[in-house]
Amino acid sequence: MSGFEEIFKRYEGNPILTSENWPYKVASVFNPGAIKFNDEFLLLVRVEDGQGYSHLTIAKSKDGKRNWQIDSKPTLAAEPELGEDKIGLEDPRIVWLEERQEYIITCVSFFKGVTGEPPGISLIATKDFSNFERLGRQLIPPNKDASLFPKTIKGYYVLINRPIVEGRADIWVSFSKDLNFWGKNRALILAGHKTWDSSRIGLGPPPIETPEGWLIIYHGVRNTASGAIYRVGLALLDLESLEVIRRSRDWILGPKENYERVGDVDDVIFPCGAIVDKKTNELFIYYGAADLVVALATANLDDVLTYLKKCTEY
Ligand code: BMA
Repeated sequence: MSGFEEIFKRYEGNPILTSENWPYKVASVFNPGAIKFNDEFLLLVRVEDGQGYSHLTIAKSKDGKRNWQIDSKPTLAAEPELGEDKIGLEDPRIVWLEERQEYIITCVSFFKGVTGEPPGISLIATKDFSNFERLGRQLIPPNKDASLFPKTIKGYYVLINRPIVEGRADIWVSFSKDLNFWGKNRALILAGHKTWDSSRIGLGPPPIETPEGWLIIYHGVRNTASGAIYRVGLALLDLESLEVIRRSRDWILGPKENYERVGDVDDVIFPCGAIVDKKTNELFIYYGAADLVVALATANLDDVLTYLKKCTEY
């Protein structure tokens, strides 16, 4: 199961984080959000405990690859008084929102008191990753795989999300003036037809602004006779209209290494965080591998855009 285009290179020290690195007892660590903070690479890692519930914990490193300093206790957990079920918080995405001068974390929380505790979206604001303001639930469940764009577009905050509509799991977008009331919801990127991404798709890391458009890294799922396979694809959106300009026909990263193929959930590559090193133009993608460990893949951002510009059919 190798990729067709070798634009992304797996870090040779993968996996970069496992449950064995954790300062307290945990079952698995995966699907981290990522951002540059105080000149360091900061990961907000989804951590699953022995009960099977998830919380989020910060890990920091100077080079984004080695010597991770991991917080000695959970950073963020579900808050039942906000209506979040104790099942946990999952799959964070982080943006620096210029207009508000703060970071906004989007994560999955579960609706307490609704039959089946469906997944939904919670927003959390912070300026320093020590003090957090809970902005509460957004949109109607079931919904997940959400992130804000890092800036307003035509005066609106823009939230990518993934509702389930008529059984379909496509990537949608919603608009707001206040990060609370959302409207003008519309489908943005549709799951493929009979393709590697035909069963479900969802946003990976937050959109990345480039001169060519918003770079979208997304996960696509195909259900097979031996289970689902989670792979990664790319798209480019117009900076203003958000129309899809380009989309990779083929997946660009799929489970290949042992730590991606075998874990708590086999054959899963699930990225939630990406960082562009402004000096080297290197794109770091942090992903959960097989719902068990955290791994890193890198590419030159120009190579990624050159590849996408060649993608004319999908
Ligand atoms: C998705 C999410 C992810 C998970 C993936 C594979 O639906 O729940 O958190 O990594 O499934 O199990």
